Amino acid sequence: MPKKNFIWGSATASYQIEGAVNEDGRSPSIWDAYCSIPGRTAAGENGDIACDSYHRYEEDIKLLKELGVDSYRFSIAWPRILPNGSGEVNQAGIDYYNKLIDTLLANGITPFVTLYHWDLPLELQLCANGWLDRSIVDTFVNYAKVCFDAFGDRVRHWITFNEAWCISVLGYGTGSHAPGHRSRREAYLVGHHLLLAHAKTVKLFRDNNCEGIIGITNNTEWKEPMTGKPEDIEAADRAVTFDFGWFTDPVVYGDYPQVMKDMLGDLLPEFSADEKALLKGSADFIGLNHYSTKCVSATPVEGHLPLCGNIFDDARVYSWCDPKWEKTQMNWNLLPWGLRKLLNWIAKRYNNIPIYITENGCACSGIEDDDQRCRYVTEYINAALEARDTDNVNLAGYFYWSLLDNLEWAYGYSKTFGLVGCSPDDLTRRPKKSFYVYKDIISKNR
Ligand code: GBH
Repeated sequence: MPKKNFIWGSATASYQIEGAVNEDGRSPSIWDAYCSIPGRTAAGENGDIACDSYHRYEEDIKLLKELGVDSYRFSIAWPRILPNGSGEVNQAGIDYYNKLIDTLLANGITPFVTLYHWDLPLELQLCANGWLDRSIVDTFVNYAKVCFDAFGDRVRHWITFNEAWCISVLGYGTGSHAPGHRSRREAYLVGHHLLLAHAKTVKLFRDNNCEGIIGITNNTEWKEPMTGKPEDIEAADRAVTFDFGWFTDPVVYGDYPQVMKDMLGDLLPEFSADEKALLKGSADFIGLNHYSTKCVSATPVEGHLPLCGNIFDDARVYSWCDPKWEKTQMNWNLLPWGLRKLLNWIAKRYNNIPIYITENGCACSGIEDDDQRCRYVTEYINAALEARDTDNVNLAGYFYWSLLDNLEWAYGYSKTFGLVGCSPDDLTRRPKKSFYVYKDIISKNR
């Protein structure tokens, strides 16, 4: 049954689409630096040109309009706004996002803004130790304030962080993302600073009576218990708690999940009583980025995926994928029922808090004919709407990732998630079959 206030949208992120890395006073981010290290990204690819959205944002908005979305989720590049991380504001950066926001609004599209989607100003990494140093908390709050002051008169939907799990685990735990550190201890410390920065930013937002809503976007796969045995059911719950509860329990209840405290000991920093109070209730909604599902068990089973020997093993669960499951181009399993179960898990654990699916999508090859993606969006959206309409999950919106083929981080341009084809070699924007499939879903569900 169509619901009036439900938001249909599509999402992107600054470094993945903008290009124009040296223009109008933008400074380098940690991702520009990371891409320049041989071997870190596929074929050494980087965001120098990407989709050239810095120059072609009007074409992007035309596509969004044609798609019929209510909202566009994009992120602001901190290095365009404050090239040194703090200090002097770069007016040209503000001007760019003003044009983007105004053109969206003129087309009846609601801006849904992510403050941080991984492009930290490089100077903060080099001179202030990035997310490892506690000073980053206030540095981030200052950046957020500049954004609220500049755009808050028109933007009513804010996300502090995109996937604190990825920033911590992939950036500092395994090193597969910028800045490329490999330390479990660092990852938990970084996560701690991200949570504090989130909470202080939300306090500022509320104290200043900013209009609208603010939340955080967290990511997880669904973990399906391998068997009905209690220990496997517990392992699956633990796995989702380690990925998603790590960053959601604190913003809802004010502290880390007990199971993480028990298992991680002094690897996991502690919040003071004041910090707990600041964190508690600091999200008006939870953003969910979800792509795939795995089976897990408490003990190894034949054919399970190998342990990784790093932070991935901390929840002590063993993963397994059925070879019969359909895989996407990322080698992720296409299992829509996982989304419905996950939405129910979140609703139950967090007392039916409003949820936006801020990312969900499928990488598949095929420039115009992308049959698998057509099935993926249809089936995943069906699963989400079943959770909303049959299970009464408080689901407020859905954003397809991504509008455009773009820089898929360490994978370069080799993995394509877009409803619209695009590459640095051919910036023509060509809608794929899935573009029309999603358009149809949106129009039928209004
Ligand atoms: C999102 O990350 C990002 O927000 C977005 O920028 C990106 O383009 C998009 O998804 C597509 O990847 O494979 O070992 O890391 C999703 C990141 C992917 C993190 C699945 C967890 C599973 C474990 N998630 N991943 S691993």
